[in-house]
Amino acid sequence: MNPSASRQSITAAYRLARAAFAEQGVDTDLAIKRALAVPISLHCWQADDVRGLETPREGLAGGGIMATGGYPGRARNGDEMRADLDLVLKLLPGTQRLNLHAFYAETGRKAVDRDAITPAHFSGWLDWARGHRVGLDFNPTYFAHPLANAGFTLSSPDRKVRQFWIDHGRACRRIAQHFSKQLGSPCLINHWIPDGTKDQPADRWSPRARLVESLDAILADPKVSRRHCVDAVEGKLFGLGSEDYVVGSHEFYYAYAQSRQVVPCLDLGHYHPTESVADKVSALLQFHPRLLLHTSRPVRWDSDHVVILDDAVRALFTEIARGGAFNRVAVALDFFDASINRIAAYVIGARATRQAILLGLLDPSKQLKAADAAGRGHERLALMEQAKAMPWGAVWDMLCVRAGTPPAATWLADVARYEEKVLSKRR
Ligand code: RNT
Ligand code: ZN
Repeated sequence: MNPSASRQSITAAYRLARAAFAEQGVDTDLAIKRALAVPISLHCWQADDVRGLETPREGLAGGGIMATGGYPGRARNGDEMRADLDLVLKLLPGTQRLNLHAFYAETGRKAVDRDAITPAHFSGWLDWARGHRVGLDFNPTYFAHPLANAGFTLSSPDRKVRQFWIDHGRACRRIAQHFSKQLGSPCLINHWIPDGTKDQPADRWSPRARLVESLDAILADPKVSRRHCVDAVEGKLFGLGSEDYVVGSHEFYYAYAQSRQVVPCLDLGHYHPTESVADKVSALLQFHPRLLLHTSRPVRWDSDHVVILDDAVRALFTEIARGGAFNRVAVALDFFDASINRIAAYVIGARATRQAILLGLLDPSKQLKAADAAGRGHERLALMEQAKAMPWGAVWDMLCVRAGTPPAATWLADVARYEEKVLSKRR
């Protein structure tokens, strides 16, 4: 199909779709506008399989997460990562941010340990963000380090180890504040630690008590303003090597966040398979002003498959749309797959996330709620089923066209070209 013909058919299909949605009381033009405006924070770590830019060290524990696969083309340095992300941005409709991890510091020839990193080590990233007009988010890297090998960081029984990680957390908050000031957009900094044990510990209490103390020490920094640096804490049910006990469990962090006025982070891959993250949104937002959401996909014991438009992702954003809560959630991607083209992984996951946002905004909520309120449950259920059959793909294609990005799967051609020209040369 030539581009103008496809443009014509997209316009024609969109007209029909717009009319069909209008009959349900849904304004597709407004939904497109709103779906494009929701920022999605792209995780930098899909580009290099979560390796980071520090000098490689042997024998490090992975911190309970692991990228598997050997597809060629992994980015090997900051410049390659940024080149890859240039293309990713071109293929994504809507507002994007970039989410960095601390071990993507660029320290030149000099090795700088994590407790000593400063904003200067992120100037390459900052320039990139400025050039693309995207905001930056940040994460301390409390894993893949000799002092994380014993399985405990902020909750370690060793005072020196704990202090090292506290200093790292503090250094990271200063960097986050710098990003915010430079870019004029608050930086969300997410604290996730791998701490836990493979098997049942005799003492589940002390590490949690220490974690409270360490986090408090990180947050108590008079030089960092919460207006610039917005802290989030991410819990988990279990990880690789922390199957029995995770110090930073969900309950721990919901309560910690509530009492310290920081943001709870919910990762779609971090719950029991039958638990609905969508259902948690209206519960937590009764008490917390904001939530951070990591879109991801659990498969068996892995929590980090590439996001697809599955029921969990759809339900999550439909729930947010029904509650009118898009201004109270921050959306970030969190997955890593080394077995497929990594640019495509980004595009698939980010597009699926934005599709779910669009679908949420196309939900005929008014009709559904009215049927519910009138006690006509059968009608509500029938309308929910009907909503699945609506021609939303035509609305999505129009969203892509309006954003100046390739519609449907036409972006695959761009990825193939880049693979041939750039990725295949990385050995
Ligand atoms: C791990 C958490 C965390 C990490 C990133 C790399 O289970 O989900 O968000 O994936 O920090
Ligand atoms: Zn996560």
